[in-house]
Amino acid sequence: MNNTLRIDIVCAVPQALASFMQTSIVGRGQEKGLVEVVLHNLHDYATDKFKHIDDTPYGGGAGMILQAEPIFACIDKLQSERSYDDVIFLTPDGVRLTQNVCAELSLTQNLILLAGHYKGIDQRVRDVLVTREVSIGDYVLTGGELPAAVLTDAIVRLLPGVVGDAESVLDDSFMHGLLDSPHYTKPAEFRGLKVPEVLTSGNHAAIRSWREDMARTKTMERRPDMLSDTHEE
Ligand code: 6GU
Repeated sequence: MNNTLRIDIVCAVPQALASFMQTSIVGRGQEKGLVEVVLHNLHDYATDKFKHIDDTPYGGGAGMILQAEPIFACIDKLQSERSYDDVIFLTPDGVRLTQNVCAELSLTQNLILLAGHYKGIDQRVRDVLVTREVSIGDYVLTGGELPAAVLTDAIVRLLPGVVGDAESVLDDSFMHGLLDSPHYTKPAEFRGLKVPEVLTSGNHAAIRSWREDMARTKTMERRPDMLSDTHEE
């Protein structure tokens, strides 16, 4: 069985993503054959000879809108070659990304990530092609390229074998519904700052309990919403 997750990223500025995809954890995943990231430039699918991929909005208003034609041409071609589990549009008005969604997406075979640029994209793309709309947080970026890189990283590091220490991935913040506890490494004292004694005690039960306390306290202070029953996950 072919176990390689394929991620096709469709955007206006793929050059912005090329080096990231070759290096980092994503690069390592590609070297190991666990993931294949393919970048697509919407300008290659422009229908006019000037390679325009955007135009002014109907009804007026500021900014340019990515046109439907190049996006349909690119995604139609991809979908004629293989079937995709999801066509994900990265947009600030999407559903906020969570670790659970990343875990879900890490179990798929083929994904298309569509990054908008400029003011937005023609709504017909969203109505017909897109199966999921994702935001990476409550702030606005100029394009979906960085969010597509963020989503790719968050998915790829969950693929078995990409990160050397599987336990480290499972122990991350959010995995247990709590933020991470503090970490220390050698030396035991640095500029008069000592590592908490419990961590050097060798008492594993005490260490576990200390980490739980710290994680709970930090979560209570910073993210009380994660502790409440009404939290969406
Ligand atoms: Cl997915 N796109 C853009 N342009 N800005 C964002 C975002 C996405 N998520 C948060 N801000």
